[in-house]
Amino acid sequence: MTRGIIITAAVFLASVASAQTVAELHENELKAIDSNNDGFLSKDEFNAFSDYAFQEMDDDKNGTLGQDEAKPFLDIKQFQKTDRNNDNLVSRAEYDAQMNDDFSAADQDGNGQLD
Ligand SMILES: [Ca+2]
Ligand SMILES: [Ca+2]
Ligand SMILES: [Ca+2]
Repeated sequence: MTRGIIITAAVFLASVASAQTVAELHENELKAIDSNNDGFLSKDEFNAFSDYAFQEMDDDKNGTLGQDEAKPFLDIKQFQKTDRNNDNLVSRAEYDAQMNDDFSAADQDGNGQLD
């Protein structure tokens, strides 16, 4: 994967974390995530993308993200928010929980799609 796509992931995650709508994402970012190209981001598409982003961030493939691994993508506040048990590691469960919350927050009408 190219660096560009990884950076796209970071920008996307940051955007969702601040509860913006997909409409505010750049067109290229949405295209990278909207795998069926219907202009909406379903939970499945979001999950597939967040899974991909986790793998890309987890440099040593140990299933958790240290601050050094997450640093290019999450700022310290986002990292601390995601690290729910404050052990300075973001586990896959913590990451998934945060992504889930972010999706729900962004899905303001609760239809399971971001549009
Ligand atoms: Ca879609
Ligand atoms: Ca790791
Ligand atoms: Ca943790």
